Amino acid sequence: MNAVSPPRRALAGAFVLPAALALVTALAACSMPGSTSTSDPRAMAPLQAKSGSAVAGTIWFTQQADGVRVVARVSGLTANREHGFHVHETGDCSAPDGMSAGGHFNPTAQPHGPQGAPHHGGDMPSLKADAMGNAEATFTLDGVAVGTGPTGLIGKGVIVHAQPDDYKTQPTGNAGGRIACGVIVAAPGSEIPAKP
Ligand SMILES: [Cu+2]
Repeated sequence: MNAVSPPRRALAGAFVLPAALALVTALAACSMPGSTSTSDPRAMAPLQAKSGSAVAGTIWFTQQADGVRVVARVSGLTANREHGFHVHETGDCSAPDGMSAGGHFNPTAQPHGPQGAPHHGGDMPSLKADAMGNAEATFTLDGVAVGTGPTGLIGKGVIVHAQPDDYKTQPTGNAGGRIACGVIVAAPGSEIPAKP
């Protein structure tokens, strides 16, 4: 027995070390860019259907060091269609056509455009609906913040449009009518539910 014990311990060590490294790697992944925690400043916008649509969903906004991480989960969209998607300047969804939310949120007086080029602070990538009319998107916005200051998103509106955003037409992107509207409200400590 004594003759075989040392090799067994060595063998066990060979498995323990990789397992420990894997655990460290997994823990490090939790704080990597792309993930967020409930201690990060967070806001959310539950969507209301507008213009006779059946759109529903929620948008979460989480402040990170490199910008605002946006997670969007939306249903009831037109199957296989892109839908223009923006933060608008007024957190008022009272109008049946969503027009009460005003124009695009544009705190730095930029032209309308895509990410990576001059754009409104409220310009976001269009939602891409799948064959079931569902869209899930995660991206990061620059030039805005989860807060109530000049670039703050809290108290603003979110609009989902009927048509794709062409990222060119000023100042709207020619994205058509407004089929959903949400008011962005502070949601400190809230969790983003796991993807269903
Ligand atoms: Cu819009």
